[in-house]
Amino acid sequence: MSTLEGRADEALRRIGVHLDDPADGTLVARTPITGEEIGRLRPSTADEVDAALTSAHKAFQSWRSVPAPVRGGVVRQLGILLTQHKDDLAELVTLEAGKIPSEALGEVQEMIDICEFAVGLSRQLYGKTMASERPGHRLMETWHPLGVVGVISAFNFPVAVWSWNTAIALVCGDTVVWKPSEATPLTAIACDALLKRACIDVGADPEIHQLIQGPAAVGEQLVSDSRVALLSATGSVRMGRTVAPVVAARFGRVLLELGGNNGAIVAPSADLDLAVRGIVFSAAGTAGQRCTSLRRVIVHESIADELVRRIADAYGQLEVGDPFDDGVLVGPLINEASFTAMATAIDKARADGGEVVCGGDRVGDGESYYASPAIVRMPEQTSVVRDETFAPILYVLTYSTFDEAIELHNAVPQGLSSAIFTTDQREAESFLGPEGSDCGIANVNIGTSGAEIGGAFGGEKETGGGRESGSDAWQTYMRRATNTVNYSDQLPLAQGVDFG
Ligand code: UN1
Repeated sequence: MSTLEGRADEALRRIGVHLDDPADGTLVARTPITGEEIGRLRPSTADEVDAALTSAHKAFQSWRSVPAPVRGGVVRQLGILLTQHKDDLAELVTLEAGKIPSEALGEVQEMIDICEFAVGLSRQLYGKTMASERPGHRLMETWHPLGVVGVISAFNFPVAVWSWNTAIALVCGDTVVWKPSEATPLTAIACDALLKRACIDVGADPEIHQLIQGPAAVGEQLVSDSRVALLSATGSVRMGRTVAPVVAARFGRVLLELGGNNGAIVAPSADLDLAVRGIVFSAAGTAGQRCTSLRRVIVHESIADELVRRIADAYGQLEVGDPFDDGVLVGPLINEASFTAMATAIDKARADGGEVVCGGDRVGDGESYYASPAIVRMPEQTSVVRDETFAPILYVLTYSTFDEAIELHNAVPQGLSSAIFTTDQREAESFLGPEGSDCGIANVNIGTSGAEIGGAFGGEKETGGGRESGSDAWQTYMRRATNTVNYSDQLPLAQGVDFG
């Protein structure tokens, strides 16, 4: 067993998972750190996926009637177990997704945070009461559990996105069937084991959560099954285009978190020290593999040269390499296809007149794919800039008027996250106003990535329109009933209708 495989095995064992070596283990867990195999699983068969859906659907029949604050008890216990195993889970996230330990720990913290949020929420699933127009009548709304929630998650946030959906779904009285990315099967097994343990610890039915693993066909079965009331899918726009019509055809509900092509405007009044730090973390952090990663800087022409020089200087200090090594801030890309996409995008940008200021080179060789983060100055926002390339490429465009900056900013098909660096209050407020950023997340003087769980997370346009995590995102996981109660002995009709 190699060192990294051994590390994965030890982290899993501490969590209570003992992987056997199945003869038909065609689902191979690889670490992007070296490209080597660190585990092997048997993908779920169609019958197993069906059985998981049957179990989740059956568990829902009683879970929906468990009082919400009691449901919160499972999530509270999950939060406790996640805290106890924070290092173990972070180790698996680094091994499977290649994140540096600090970011991997941050991702697990995000899970703990959403558990806390969801436990509080379990006593706050509020419905409104409205003034009825009829005497002796009460008008109100009640929120009820929805059913089975199917969760499809991506490699880049292999545990946090699952927890956002699962913690909220469970307190809302739903049950969950989870299909994680094929690239991160071990972290998925670990999360499932911890949740099952949390259920047993508090005497809840462990069947409220089901894990199914394998290639796209496994996800397709989940998407098309009419027992899945809400399908929450995180991934590419291409995946969303496939999934959404299938769910719509059966009148299911979708929550889509698709691509981002996040931009930051840097105005002449910006605090450049702060802007550079915000930009570097958002653009190069996580090797540019967040949906919230910064991909476009739109900088005022008067400060463009200085800003680019300072970002390039900062990039020069970034150590790229094995995320377990001290001082490394940029880990590997997930696989070869990811590096190829980066190289192809940079070639296209060059052909469009772009100037590569730094980066874009492969670092090291062998079966792993590390790249130095790239800065590319573009004469205009050509098609390659309007596409999301899931790699650390930062395109820099310049503007002369504020309106032009907003126009460039919004002229991409995606609408997830955005930022402005300015100390001019008028600009900041305009950016946040109805004619400003068209994204689901709009920030002032911080980068585009690293959102807290308390706010609703998601975006507009091709990003898919879904909202998960904090605020009132829970409403997507429940169904609303409007109730009119007549406590009088009369039957007045609404709108003054007289019916004899
Ligand atoms: C994602 O990349 O899929 O805002 C989610 C952030 C993180 C979540 C990113 N809290 O960057």
